[in-house]
Amino acid sequence: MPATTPLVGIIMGSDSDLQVMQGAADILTTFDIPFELTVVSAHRTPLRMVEYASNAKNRGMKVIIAGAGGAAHLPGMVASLTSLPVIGVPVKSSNSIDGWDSVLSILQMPNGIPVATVALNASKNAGILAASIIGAFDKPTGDKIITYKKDLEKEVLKKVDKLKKDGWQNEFDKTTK
Ligand code: RP5
Repeated sequence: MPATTPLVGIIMGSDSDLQVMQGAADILTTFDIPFELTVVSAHRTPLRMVEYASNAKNRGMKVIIAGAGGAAHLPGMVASLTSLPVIGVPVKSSNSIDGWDSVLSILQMPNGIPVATVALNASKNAGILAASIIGAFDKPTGDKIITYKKDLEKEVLKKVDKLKKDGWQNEFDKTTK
């Protein structure tokens, strides 16, 4: 992890969430965005959660990514304690029924305390969204997001070519190429 001041705080309810949350850390590393990663549990370390969320902005952070499974109150509670944008990652964990419990716990916030909720286990998207928020104010990071999305486009167009080479055809490509 970079030694500079973290711009993104990745927190999770347990170290058992790390396997999922690693995706956010990996993509932030790709974008050269300094981050920190630690365990903060809403139910088991409530005072640590209050301290973390209340101080994040003063510590220089711009975005918090919070992941949790089951009765996943961490993202919402953190959002209630900070003016920073909070991105919630629902984790399908050992105490999840089927993942919907954590999705709904994070998604269905009351008016006034939004959490930007990504798909189940989609911590990579949380990292990309955090980078996009930072990139809205920081041109080099914004440019990296543009390049990343162009690369995604190239990958898909390669797949289009491969399908055509493999013998599949469709009317749309006949009119556009
Ligand atoms: C949640 O309970 C955590 O976020 C984790 O997803 C789940 C299980 O935690 P452990 O029992 O593995 O510590 O609060």
